[in-house]
Amino acid sequence: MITLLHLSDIHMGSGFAHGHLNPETGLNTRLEDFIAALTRCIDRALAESVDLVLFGGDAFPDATPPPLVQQALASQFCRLSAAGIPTVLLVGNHDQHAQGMGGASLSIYRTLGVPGVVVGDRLESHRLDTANGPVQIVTLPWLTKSTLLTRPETEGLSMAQVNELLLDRLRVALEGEIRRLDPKIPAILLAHAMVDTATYGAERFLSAGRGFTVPMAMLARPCFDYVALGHVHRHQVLCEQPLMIYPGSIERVDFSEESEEKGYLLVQVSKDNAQAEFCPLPVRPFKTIQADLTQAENPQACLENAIAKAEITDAVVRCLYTLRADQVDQIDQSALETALAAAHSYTLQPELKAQTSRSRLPELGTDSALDPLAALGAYLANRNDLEDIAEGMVAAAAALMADETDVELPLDETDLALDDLDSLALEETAQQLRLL
Ligand SMILES: [Mn+2]
Repeated sequence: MITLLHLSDIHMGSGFAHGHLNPETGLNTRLEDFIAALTRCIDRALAESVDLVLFGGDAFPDATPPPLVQQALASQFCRLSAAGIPTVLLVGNHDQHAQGMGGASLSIYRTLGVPGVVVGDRLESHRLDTANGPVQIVTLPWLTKSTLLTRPETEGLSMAQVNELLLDRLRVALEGEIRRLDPKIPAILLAHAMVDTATYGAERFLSAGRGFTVPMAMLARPCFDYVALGHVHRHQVLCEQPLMIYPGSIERVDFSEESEEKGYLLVQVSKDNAQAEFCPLPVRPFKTIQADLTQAENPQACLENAIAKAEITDAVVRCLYTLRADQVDQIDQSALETALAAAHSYTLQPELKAQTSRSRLPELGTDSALDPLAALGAYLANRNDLEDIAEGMVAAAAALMADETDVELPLDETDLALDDLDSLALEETAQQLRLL
């Protein structure tokens, strides 16, 4: 029987925004959290003297991590190498270069010839000799269209047709590996994939068009004694026969993982049998505080009360609150900061409630035909909040109507607004990419 430790989705180096600089070490505290989680995994592997460690992919947030982050990961995996424990490092979507250059961030281990370390950056079978006998590992890294198909093959095909074609290719390639397996030796499939029966977080929507979903039945083959998965951050058992499990990520990558337990798996595998134990890791708590202040008499007290009720000590906290425009002045930012001081880090995210259900002005009804300036006048007469600029707006509108070209637009503000939009869009894109 072989004992192995299966972990996945380390994402070392992500979520720095949720941490701060530790003045004693010079490191971001979230990097320290991720290092601590990985250290616990490796400590356990050494304490249990496991025969093998399987990593399911996504070592870093991208294929080009900074040296400091690379080193943090390498120094942990090197402990396994030094102890003579064989390790398979699978390549996930985050580890790949966008332009199909292979698993750059992990290939360095093969290049350096780190003893006992196998890099799984292609569909391939590996036979490893462990302290408790030989084991076969089939590595299935994250596959993209370009790995399996050429451009002319996909031309003119719909997304669904391309997916079908991809799955056909994968089926054939996997079959080839399966036929090469020695039926007398335990066999494990190590795959970084979106399996169709999994419960996803943001991964499902955000991966559209980038990778493809693999049917569970294609991987749950009886020739495998254990199917070790990576990619989905939420721990889950997908199949009992053969046992097929996502261990999930080892630390919370973002707020979508707020309520998920994090950990790794200790698995015992023999021919035709596997038993797994999920081992939770004591990771950094994330806490969302939500408050609707729009009906509150005293919005500040209401918000402080919501904060006081939440368990925020040492947690990464986000405080989402909704308020009316006229309540903004009643919020005391520094008092909120004091209330949140026990948190590891926090963000305050106010949202202004839009004026709801404005009734249609009778003056602007469909049966009256007002000229645009009169309509503007009627509109402004009903908007007390625009009183200060009403006169200017009417003058500007009149100038526009008269087709004067020298109407002065507040250009600074226009530019600012456009910049804001751009940075918002960029941030959103960056967040999507990070979640993939
Ligand atoms: Mn992934």
